[in-house]
Amino acid sequence: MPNIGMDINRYILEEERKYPSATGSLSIALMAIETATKIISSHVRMAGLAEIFGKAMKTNVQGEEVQKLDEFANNVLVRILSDSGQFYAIASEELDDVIYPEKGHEGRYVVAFDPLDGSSNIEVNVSIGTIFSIYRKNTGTQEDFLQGGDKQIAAGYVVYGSSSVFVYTTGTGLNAFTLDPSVGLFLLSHNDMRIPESGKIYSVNESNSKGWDKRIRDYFDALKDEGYTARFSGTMVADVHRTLLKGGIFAYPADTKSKKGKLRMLYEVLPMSMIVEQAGGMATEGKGDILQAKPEEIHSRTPVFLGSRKEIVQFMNTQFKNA
Ligand code: AFP
Repeated sequence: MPNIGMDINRYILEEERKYPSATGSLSIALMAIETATKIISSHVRMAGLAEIFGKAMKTNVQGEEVQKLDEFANNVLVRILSDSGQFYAIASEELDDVIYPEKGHEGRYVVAFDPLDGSSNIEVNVSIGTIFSIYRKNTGTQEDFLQGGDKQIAAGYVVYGSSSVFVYTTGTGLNAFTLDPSVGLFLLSHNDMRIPESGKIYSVNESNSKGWDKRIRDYFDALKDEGYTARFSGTMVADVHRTLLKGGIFAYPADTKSKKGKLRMLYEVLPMSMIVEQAGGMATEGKGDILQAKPEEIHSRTPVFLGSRKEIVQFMNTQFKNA
């Protein structure tokens, strides 16, 4: 069992060594993501200042135009992941089209990310995050991003909260690494994370409840009767991170305004669902395992309900009742 406190790079390399046929490409890919998120993390810590000085002066101390943090995060990820040479194609929630990096011709993987999830929380100092998902390059076309959640080679997120935590899986369990900012290293802090079988928190934007299907409204009303409490930050990364640690349910249902829900399948829902399932939890769009579903196009949306086994099984049972 790896030691708590192990540096993420050593952890990635030790995992690679378990597979004698591994080429090292996935390790380099993961390390590139880790580097990019460390740079984003350090800028997130400066965001309050950049906001104040940026507004006052419009330029930073180097005389450059102050970039919005979400644009900055996107640019850092695109640049570093393109330069890594491991990715044949890159899709970002911030970009309309897929990018095919010049250095990625030999790349064995494609990567999709949400560079800064919860961007409306930046100016109010609430946790934000980055989400990523890696698939094998297959056809060399956009179809590679539409293979379906169960074809993900790796998925992870970084939450920029009271500390920055890098959580990822390659399909053999889930581990979390907390950034020690004094040395700039992500260190193993949660080995083989397991979501509690059940929790007492539900996380959903209840202001949309008038537009939900009645069965969904009834389900959340029943949780209240059972003594559950509510938490919803507006940053999926933070809400799912808490759900992993404390148990319960996170949901973004469809409503009469957003018929397919709000969250993006490729950049948010499928990676977070793989992560939760790797920790022993469950994820569904209402009927079955969401990892069996495929996005129709790179920016497709889907409803999602994920979390502890007990809550998700209970939820699915109530949806089928009298359906
Ligand atoms: P932003 O990144 O545009 O702030 O959206 C965040 C998000 O995609 C997800 O992280 C939240 O769970 C969800 O939207 C919150 O959306 P509402 O506040 O509209 O319910």
